[in-house]
Amino acid sequence: MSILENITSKDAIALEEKHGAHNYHPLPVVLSKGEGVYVWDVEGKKYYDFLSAYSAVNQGHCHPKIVNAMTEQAKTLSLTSRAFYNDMLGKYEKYATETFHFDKLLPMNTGAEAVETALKICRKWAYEKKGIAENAAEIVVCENNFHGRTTTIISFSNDPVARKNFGPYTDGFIKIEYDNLKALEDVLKSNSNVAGFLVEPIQGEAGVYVPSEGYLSGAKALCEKYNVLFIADEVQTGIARTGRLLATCGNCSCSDKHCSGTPEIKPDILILGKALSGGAYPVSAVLANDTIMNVIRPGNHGSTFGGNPIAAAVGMAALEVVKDEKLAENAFELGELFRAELNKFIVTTDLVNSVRGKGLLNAILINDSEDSSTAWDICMALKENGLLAKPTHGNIIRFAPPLVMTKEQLLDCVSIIVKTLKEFKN
Ligand code: IF1
Repeated sequence: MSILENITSKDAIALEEKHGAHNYHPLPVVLSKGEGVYVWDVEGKKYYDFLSAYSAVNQGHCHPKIVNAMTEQAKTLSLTSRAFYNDMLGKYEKYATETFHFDKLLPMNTGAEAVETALKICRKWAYEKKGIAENAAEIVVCENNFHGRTTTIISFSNDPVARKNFGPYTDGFIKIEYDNLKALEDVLKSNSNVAGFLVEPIQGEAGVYVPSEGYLSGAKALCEKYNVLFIADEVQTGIARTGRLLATCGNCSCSDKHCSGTPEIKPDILILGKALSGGAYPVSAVLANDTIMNVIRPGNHGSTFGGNPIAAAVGMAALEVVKDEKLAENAFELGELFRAELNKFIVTTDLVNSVRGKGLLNAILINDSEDSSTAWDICMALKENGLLAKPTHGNIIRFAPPLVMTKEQLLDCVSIIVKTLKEFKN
């Protein structure tokens, strides 16, 4: 079979089943084209994409500006390694650090790599700046976190499926309850070896848990009080997804006319990924000010592709699209509309308990047990009706469309979701 030959969904699935590791259980749909808020399967059926590749495609599938930046750079200079300079990285670092208001950026590729990088910077800062005894640093994390799949990251996961039989595990992490400031203060005041607090501003994988008002600012204040680094993992919540440029940003939609984009709860270390490239290319980043980032010296850290010219070109284009098309404002307004419209339906049904989220990162809680197949079955019915979404944990369905969606398209999606739920028979 030529790789360019057309293939049926059935054959495509069979090929993956036979030749691919079974590390996912995808919805049985085989996509072959994406444009804006739409994707098409190999048989030509059109869908609204309500997952956005887990919030990586915030700018919409195959955004012309991002694709053009990628292809032009790919035709010019794709990779130099960091053994030499290239003419794109410095421009991107300047653009991104000015966008997010930090002194420096360390470029990586995947979100997990950026999280690992942040953990290393935090530990090195602890030994060289805070004066914690070497190898004694502890980093506080939250129950039900999701920060990636490396051995160190799953060492502090409490998801048995992600963690079991991958030991021995990395030491140096303390787990506390999410959205519990007392639990955080209890640890910080009793343990002088704490170097950092790693937190998702909204817990995505856990089921789009939005913490209480004041949790993030309270956590940041506690970190300041106890000289602990506040590390925000905005891989999923960042890049306008939650209706602001960053979920740790101020309470407006952060366009130039509203505010400078200075985060209301400024992290000491900011982790970005996914939509930092608009889903076109693996681009992630760690941002921090000099007092923290300058603990990293030549030879301490790096990667073959980190900071490559294509990533730099794509990263700049992806951020420009967010600003030019006011995606944070759009996500803010459409998110309010989405939750309001769904709540009108939820009061009329026993099938759905609630809808929650911020901006266009939302989820519905299905009124069934975590181990039921109801959420999956609903997603299968949504697929038949032309909308793609997938459950997170058990009985929660995440809804995260591209932020370029129009109001008309969103209302069309609401009607598909409501129609599907109304017709759904357990
Ligand atoms: C999978 C979840 C979402 C992330 C946060 C770091 C990373 C992620 C907050 C790592 C990645 C992805 C990974 C993907 C599914 C998806 C996911 F369901 F796993 F948890 F989005 F919610 N921090 N999330 O959400 O970034 O290394 O993947 O680039 O592994 O199944 P990555």
